[in-house]
Amino acid sequence: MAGLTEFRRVGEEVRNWGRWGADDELGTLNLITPEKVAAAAGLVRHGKVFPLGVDFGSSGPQGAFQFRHNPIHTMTVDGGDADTLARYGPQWARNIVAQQLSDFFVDNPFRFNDDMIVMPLQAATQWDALSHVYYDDQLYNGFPASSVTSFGAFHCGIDKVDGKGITSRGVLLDVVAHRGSGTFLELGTPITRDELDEVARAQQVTVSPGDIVLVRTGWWGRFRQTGDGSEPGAGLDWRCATWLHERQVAAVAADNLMVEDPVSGVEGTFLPMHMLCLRDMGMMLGEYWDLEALAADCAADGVYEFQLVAPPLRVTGGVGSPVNPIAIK
Ligand code: UVW
Repeated sequence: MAGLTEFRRVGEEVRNWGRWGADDELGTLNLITPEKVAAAAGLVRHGKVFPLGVDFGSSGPQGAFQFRHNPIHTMTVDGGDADTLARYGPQWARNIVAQQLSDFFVDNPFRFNDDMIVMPLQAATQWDALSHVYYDDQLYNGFPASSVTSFGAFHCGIDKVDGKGITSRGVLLDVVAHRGSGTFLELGTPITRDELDEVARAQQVTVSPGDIVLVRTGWWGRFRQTGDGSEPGAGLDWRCATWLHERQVAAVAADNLMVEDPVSGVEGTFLPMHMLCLRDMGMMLGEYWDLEALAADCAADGVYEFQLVAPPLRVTGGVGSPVNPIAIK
């Protein structure tokens, strides 16, 4: 197992600070050029659409960890309220909301329903913004960690990347299918750099600059069967950050809870790949992406590249965002 000295050495090796200017907050999304976006659109041949977002509801994958919750969805206006208001009339409503709604509903055929959702931005299918993780009191590009305040992230928030879309060529690396021995990568079997090469070779797909790489571990398929969000399975070994850096990848996403392997390969720290990707490289991570239907189609036609469209919400100062990514072939 590596130590923190080796981790810091790798951090320096992959660090992109200053590469796109001292003020840059886009990180490796800079690698997605207009030519790349146009070429990705050219990958659409059949008009097949694969939504990669999971349900945002009470049966989601959160809850195993007490600091996050599944989305709480609640109705704030229900057209059925009109019957009550009509029965009792606006005078009954010493409640200001009911008084206002009676203007819409009483003596009027018009009805509407409204709702709201309360959720961690990390509850389900998500992008991690560059401000999500840091070490040594610095965010990507050297911005101070103190710039993330109770008002939100003043630097490297998810709102800063909105201009990029986010859209590019997507490449699926179906590691669990390649291993061929089960539907889910068991804990203790991390994905290595060499294995990523092997999978790409076997799938006859080349990862190129500006790509968004999607890694399938089978985690989401298993969660759909068991409903157990606490079993982390295996993910990318921390050194895969260097693999992504060498290939000039723009972003990486997976079908599991943290992209990287839950067993840290660096003694003395948790989630080393998060720190290298988000803080040193400026590379966003996507988590809980449902790659099941896409993977089945790729296996059927042997085509593992597609147009990927995955815009985050412009949550002002957000350190992450829900997303419903779409792969189009
Ligand atoms: C943390 O990094 C804490 O969480 P996630 O795996 O959701 O990015």
